[in-house]
Amino acid sequence: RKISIVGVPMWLGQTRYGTNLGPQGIRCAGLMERLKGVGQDVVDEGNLPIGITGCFRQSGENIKNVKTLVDSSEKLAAKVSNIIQEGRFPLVLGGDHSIAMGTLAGVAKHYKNVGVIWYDAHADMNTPETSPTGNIHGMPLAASMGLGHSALTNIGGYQGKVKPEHIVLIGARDVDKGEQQLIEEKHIKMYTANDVKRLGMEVVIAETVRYLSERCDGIHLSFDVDGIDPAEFPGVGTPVADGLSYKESLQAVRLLAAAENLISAEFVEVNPLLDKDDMTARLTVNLIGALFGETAKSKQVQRTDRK
Ligand code: DIR
Ligand code: MN
Ligand code: MN
Ligand code: MN
Repeated sequence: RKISIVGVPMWLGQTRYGTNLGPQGIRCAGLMERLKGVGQDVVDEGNLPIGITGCFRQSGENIKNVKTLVDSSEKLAAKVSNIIQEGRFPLVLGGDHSIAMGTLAGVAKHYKNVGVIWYDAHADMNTPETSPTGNIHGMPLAASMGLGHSALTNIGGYQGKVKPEHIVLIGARDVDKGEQQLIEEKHIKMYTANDVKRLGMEVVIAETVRYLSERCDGIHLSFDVDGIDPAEFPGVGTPVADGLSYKESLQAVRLLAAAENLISAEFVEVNPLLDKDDMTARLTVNLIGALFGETAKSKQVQRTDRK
């Protein structure tokens, strides 16, 4: 593939400083070398300039930092759209998960029916009406479906980037009441962390790819690393116990590497300030490496060795 990396040092979609350091943490764990090592044509386009105005400004509505988030999402949407236009594969490094609004706004300009794999402990389908926190990182999937605050749903200048029947949630285990209602109402396909334990990851990914391939013209992978158990991925701001294992997750991305209709990917919520010995950043690089062709033989797993 021809890959273009974009870092989005965003943290204002939630309240723990540090996800803004995610892109650099992932780069420093060796991302470029690894992708080049498996023969990818990869360009690092650097980080998007993110404004710092609007820190924790509440408008009276249950939603934080709207202006900063909208501004940066517009920039990201334009960037991602350009990358696709150039015939390249956007690999977006977060930042918190609010950046998915921008990524999807850029991707959906080029694909009429974008399929989305939402790998996450959470459903990220809140609106200001249902959100327990007002944090926008809990809203990007709703916003991308056209639900919630109009400033968010209009990112990219159009509404409805993703249809509910084109979404598959994998790893969910902390779903808020309003989100659960929406999932049931819209019949959104969901494999909870328990479903994955029961069915096995191989079956889950095979079913997911088949389901989306039948309905969509491309698949976007939105990978929130808190989908993985915090015992293995401690560097996240909203850890939820009983998560997917790193091993299962490596299996998932290896299987997705074979899906030829994968058109874009993002890895989000790595927070180096909460990490232990860069474990989360380094294992995230293993996941990205596997998504782009590293196999059990070629992989260079570095769990604890620190140079
Ligand atoms: C919670 C947490 N559902 C919220 N969301 C998170 O604030 O809406 N998403 N952590 O990744
Ligand atoms: Mn998320
Ligand atoms: Mn999450
Ligand atoms: Mn919650």
